[in-house]
Amino acid sequence: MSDKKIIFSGIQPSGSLTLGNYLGALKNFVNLQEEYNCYYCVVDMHAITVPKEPKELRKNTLQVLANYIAVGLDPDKSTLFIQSHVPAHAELAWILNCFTYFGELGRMTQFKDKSKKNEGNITVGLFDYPVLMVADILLYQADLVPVGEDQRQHLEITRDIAQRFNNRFSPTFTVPEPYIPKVGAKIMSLQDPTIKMSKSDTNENSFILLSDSPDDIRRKFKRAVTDSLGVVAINEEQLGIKNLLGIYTKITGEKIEDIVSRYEGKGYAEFKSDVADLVIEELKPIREKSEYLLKNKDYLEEIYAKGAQKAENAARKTLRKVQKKVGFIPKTFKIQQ
Ligand code: ATP
Ligand code: LTN
Repeated sequence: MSDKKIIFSGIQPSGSLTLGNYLGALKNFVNLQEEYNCYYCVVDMHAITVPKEPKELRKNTLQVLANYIAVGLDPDKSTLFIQSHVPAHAELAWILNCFTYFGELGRMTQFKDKSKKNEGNITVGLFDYPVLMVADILLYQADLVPVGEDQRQHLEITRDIAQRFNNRFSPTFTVPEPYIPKVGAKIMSLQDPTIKMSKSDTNENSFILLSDSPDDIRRKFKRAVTDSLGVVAINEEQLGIKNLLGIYTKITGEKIEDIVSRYEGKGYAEFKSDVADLVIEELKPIREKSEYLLKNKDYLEEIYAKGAQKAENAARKTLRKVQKKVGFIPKTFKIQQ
């Protein structure tokens, strides 16, 4: 057995991935895969918490898997799999539901935001979503969970539930830590820099998709909302520019001060066009490799089948322990098919 620490993270196949998903989460997944034993999941069960066309879900699920591989995740190093292929996620979620309070789920800001967007169609699944996420993480005894800033609250509830269960019975779950990057943890909408860039935004100009063409990217950055000051600087009054600087530094690794001084006396047009070029260069190989992989469905199937088997083995161990602790009678027989 490897003594490497364990990482778990997931991305919803709720649409094509954005530059926010990439800079806030995916890029870190790759950086961590050498040092840790990583499980990266396409969380399709989370994606049906809001209305979703089955055909779209199938397409997006394979697309996220292709994106995982295209950004540099190596299926021989990291376990890449699809959530619904490992039934232990749903089974543990049910048990943990019985250790979660109604009030604590009601305080989740993502639930409040998403229920505003889906008024009249707020399902129990949407409300219960964080418990499924808790189950995802605890099943693999994850030490670390790389996510963007918007998931911090969900990591806190994960820790609370793990501790509650451990205290009620005996140490069962590793209590995980969030791994949130200092830069790029919250890429903002290009149309409204006070809200996060989101693939479910209705305004297409607000996000950059990993699948966008160079022309789309250039056009969207050209239209990005800034301000009338006309000076590239970092402060809380120029949120649009601050966001673009964040993207710039996350891609190049340069210090913000150095970038700011390079644009002294220059207008926004040149700055925006340079940010667009950087993003185009960064995303080009990812888009091309994803397109290639999506044409090779057999290869993708091989990866997700192998991944699910590895994940299943790890998840079953935790689930058995949990079932025993809560008092379920161990299953010593096999059901005849
Ligand atoms: P939606 O926008 O449809 O609600 P989402 O993009 O927030 O979905 P996921 O696809 O599950 O949800 O997010 C995957 C990962 O990307 C998470 O770790 C999340 O924190 C991160 N992430 C999402 N949006 C951003 C963003 N704008 N900036 C940085 N990280 C982000
Ligand atoms: N809730 C997350 C997606 C997600 C996740 C997880 C992230 C589901 N399960 C487990 C990390 C670990 C989101 O909306 N971004």
